[in-house]
Formats: sequence, structure tokens, C-alpha cells
Amino acid sequence: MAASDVKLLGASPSPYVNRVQIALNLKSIDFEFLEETFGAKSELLLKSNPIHKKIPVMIHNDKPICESLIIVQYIDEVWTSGPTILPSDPYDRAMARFWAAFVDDKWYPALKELRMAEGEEAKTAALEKLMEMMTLWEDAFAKCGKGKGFFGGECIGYLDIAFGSFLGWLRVTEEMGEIKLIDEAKTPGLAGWAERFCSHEAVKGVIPETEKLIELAKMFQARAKAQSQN
Ligand SMILES: N[C@@H](CCC(=O)N[C@@H](CS)C(=O)NCC(=O)O)C(=O)O
Repeated sequence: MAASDVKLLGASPSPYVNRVQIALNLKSIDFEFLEETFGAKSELLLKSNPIHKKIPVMIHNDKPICESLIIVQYIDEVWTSGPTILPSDPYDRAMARFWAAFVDDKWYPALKELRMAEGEEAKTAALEKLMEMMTLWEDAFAKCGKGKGFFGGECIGYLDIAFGSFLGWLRVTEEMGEIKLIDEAKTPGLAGWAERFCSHEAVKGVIPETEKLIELAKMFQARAKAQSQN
């Protein structure tokens, strides 16, 4: 597949964009990365994703595909020769989709809530909620991974990509809040998985360094504060 056939509209700090980068890397597909400027939306983005106006958008042979998880599934369906991303067993596939939806609907909003929480009471409540979810993840890892190294089993799969793409932002929350969310003692399965995931060839260099994300997080916080005072 020629490089010009696949374009990705995105921004490196976005975990949703990182999902698509990882899936394309896994399948060894060359693509052109079109970096969107933070706070501005290019004409191409508005034209390609007029409904949500969000990144990522993948343009394949001039046809836009939106929504990160839909793009990852599309990649798996189009490039069947590379490693398989979705589990082949229908039940395993259903579970991977269930937990991937949990990332977007419940877990990431809870992580964000903790990062933005102000005051001890709000922070403690948000942390408690998130720690309960981390226990659920430890259990889901054992069940989905069936004792192997990844949620997808021997290899990185759909749920690894869906959840793992948020590890950079998880570390930001840990460092800024001086807390531990993935812990050798409490969540040993996840701790080993996070290490393996981040050092995988398809992932290395995709998830930005924590320091860079912290700078961005501070900017978001300052902006949210300024907006709430206006
Ligand atoms: N559900 C979408 C979420 C994508 C998303 O929230 N993208 C953010 C960047 S991290 C964005 O484009 N935000 C711009 C906006 O909300 O206007 C997906 O999975 O692709």
C-alpha cells in the first residue's frame, strides 16, 4: 500500500489518535501524519469529520473514517495480512468491545475527574472511584488475557490498544496527584502489562513522554480555571 493512500489527521498528545497510530504500526502500514494545531481546526478536518469535528480522522483512498475505535476496527478488516487486532472468538471479541467502551464511557472520564478535582474531599472521592475501576481492570486483564502478556493474549489486541493508549495520561495523573494507580502490589497484572505494552515495537515513540503531557495538562487546567472565572 503506497504511503499516500493513508493519511491520519491528528495530534500526538491525543490518546485517541495514538490508538490509530498503534494499529497502523502493528499492521506495518505507511501513513502520512497531518498534525492538527491545538485550538484550531483545519479545513480538511472540518470537511472530513463534519459531525464531531474531532481527531483522529483517517483518510484511506480519499475516504474519511472517524472515531478512533471504529478506525481501529476498519484497519483490522482492511489489512487482514498483518497481525489480527480483534479476537477471532466471538465471545472474546464481545468482551474486548465491552471493555473498550468502558474505557471511553466510564474509566477515562473518571481519570479526568481525578486530574481536575479541586479540594481534598473531591480528590479523595475521585480517587476512590478510580481505584475501584483499577481493581476491575486487574480482573478483566486476567480474564481477557487468559494468563498471557496482553489483554489480547500473546499479542497486542483491540483492548490493549483501546486502554493502553491512555497510559501516558494515566502517568500524568499519577505524577501530578502524587498517587499510584497501577501498582506492583495491588495490580501486578496491569503493572507487567503496562511495561510490556509501552516497550512494544508498535507503541514505542507513539505515546508522548510524561513530561510533555504534564506541560499540556497544566495548560488545560489554567485554561479551565480562567474560563470558570469569566
Ligand atoms: N470519541 C472520539 C473522541 C476523539 C476526541 O475527543 N478527540 C479530541 C482530541 S483528544 C478532539 O478532537 N477534541 C477537539 C474538540 O473536542 O473540539 C474518538 O474516539 O475518536
